[in-house]
Parts: sequence; C-alpha cells; structure tokens
Amino acid sequence: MRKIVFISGATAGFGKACAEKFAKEGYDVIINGRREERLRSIKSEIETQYGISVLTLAFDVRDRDMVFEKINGLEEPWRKINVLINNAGLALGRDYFDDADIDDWDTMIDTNVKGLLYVSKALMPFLIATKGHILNLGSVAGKEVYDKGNVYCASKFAVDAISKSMRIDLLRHGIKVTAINPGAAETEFSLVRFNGDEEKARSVYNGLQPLTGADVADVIYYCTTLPAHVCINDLVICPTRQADAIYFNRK
Ligand code: NDP
Ligand code: 8X3
Repeated sequence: MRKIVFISGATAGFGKACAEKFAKEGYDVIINGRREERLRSIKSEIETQYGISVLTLAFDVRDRDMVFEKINGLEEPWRKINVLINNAGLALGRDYFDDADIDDWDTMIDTNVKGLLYVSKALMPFLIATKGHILNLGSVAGKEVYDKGNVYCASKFAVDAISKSMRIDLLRHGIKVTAINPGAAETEFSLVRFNGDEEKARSVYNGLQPLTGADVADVIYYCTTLPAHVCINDLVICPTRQADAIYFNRK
C-alpha cells in the first residue's frame, strides 16, 4: 500500500514541486489550493507520469468551516495520511509599517498562521493514527526580521513557534515535526507579493541564483526518508549567496 502526502498550496511553487517529487517517489498525493483548474491539470500530469493516484481538494485554508468539511469528508483510502506539508502561504507588499495595508496584514495572518492551524488541527486524527510527519513552511523571515517585512516576518515567526509547540505537544503521539525555512526561491511568491509586477519580482533575485521549487522539494522529501527514530527538527535552506534574511553577496 502506498503512503499518502497531503500538500496545502500545491498549485504553484514549492507545493507543486513537492507534489511532483512525492509522486515520483511513489506516494499518492492529496493536493490543495484555490485554483481548481491548476489542481486538475497537475493531477492529470502526475498521475499519467508516475502511475500514482491524486486527490484534488480545492479550498481556501482561511475558511475554517470549509477546511474541516473537506478534510472530515475524506473517504477511505485517503484518510491514512502519512505526511502533511503545510505550505500554503504568501507575502503581500513590502512596505514600511506605517504605510502597509491592513487588509494585506489580515490576509497574511489568516493564511500563513490561521490557515496552517486549521489544516493541521483538522488532520490531527489521521496523523495520530499513522504516527505521521508534519513539515511546516516557515522562512528565513521567521528567523530574522528585515525592513518592511513587518507582518510577513511576524507570520513566519508564528510558524516557527507553532512548529516548536507542535513538536512538544505531539511528542506523546510519535509525530515528527520539521520546520523548513527557505531563503530566496524563485516561484510565484514575489509576483504575488508585488501584485503581478514582474520587474519588481525579478529584482528580488538580482545577482544570485535563487532556489527553485524543486530544490526545496528535494530537501523536504529527504527529511521524510530518515529512519523512524531520526527527525530533522529545524532546517534553513538558502541560495549559496544568501547568509540569512538580510545578508546577501550579489554579483
Ligand atoms: P507560490 O506563490 O509559488 O505558491 C503559493 C501556494 O500557496 C499556491 O499554490 C497558492 O495556491 C497557495 N495558497 C495561497 N493562499 C492560499 C489559500 N488561502 N488557500 C489555499 N492555498 C493558498 O509561493 P511559494 O511556493 O514560494 O511559497 C510556499 C510557501 O513557502 C509559503 O508559505 C511561503 O511563505 C513560503 N516561503 C517562500 C519562499 C520564497 O522565497 N519563495 C521562501 C520562504 C518561505 P492558490 O493561489 O491556487 O490558492
Ligand atoms: C520568503 C523569503 O526573505 O523574501 O519567505 O521573506 S523572504
């Protein structure tokens, strides 16, 4: 019987790359995101390519009732979830605290923090049953605060705290909790952050070779391949030209 991975935010970036990687490694995959058309096309692509099964679960992680309805409605054999990748998330804007948009703050907190909590809580019975593995996408922005990062950084500091706290509280269930904290990775992240401004988005990666979704997915997959008694608790992954959230050596 194949293992099952649940990936939130799998229509782009790290989530999509994880869907491809875990499928390639023989997992059945549950993919979530708001863009149903993309979910459908990823399903058809990876089912054909890797001969595994994919279940699409379109919902907005901010919608608490919908999260619980969709997850509680999972039917066998999809309830035997071994790995949860809490990946859905975003940054909106890069503005001084006094200039920032409060709606952007709400969206980041609702998605990156509350959405992650809702999905995790809804999946808890399944993960307890399998002694599963939770991987939370934090960020270097959850390790150091940078200028104009205010609430995005705060949301990722919250993810850091939630990962630590899950690790303690879920110890008695034998559940592994791994915090994955990437630096600059070229996905749709900056396009979303800068509201579709391609030039601004590209400039984030000036003078360095950014991580790709596949780089991060490979590392996430690796964390799930370790023996049952071994857990990577906290992992920071950056382009070689990036030291942390602040210091870069750009060409
Ligand atoms: P992308 O923008 O490429 O992908 C984000 C994914 O999240 C999409 O699939 C999107 O799907 C989904 N998503 C966003 N909001 C929601 C929502 N409300 N409900 C369900 N799904 C949602 O970004 P990345 O792949 O780069 O980012 C993934 C995670 O990694 C995020 O948590 C981000 O903060 C974090 N991260 C990113 C870094 C980077 O440099 N790229 C570095 C460090 C961390 P849809 O729009 O279809 O709902
Ligand atoms: C995304 C990386 O440094 O742009 O979390 O915040 S950063």
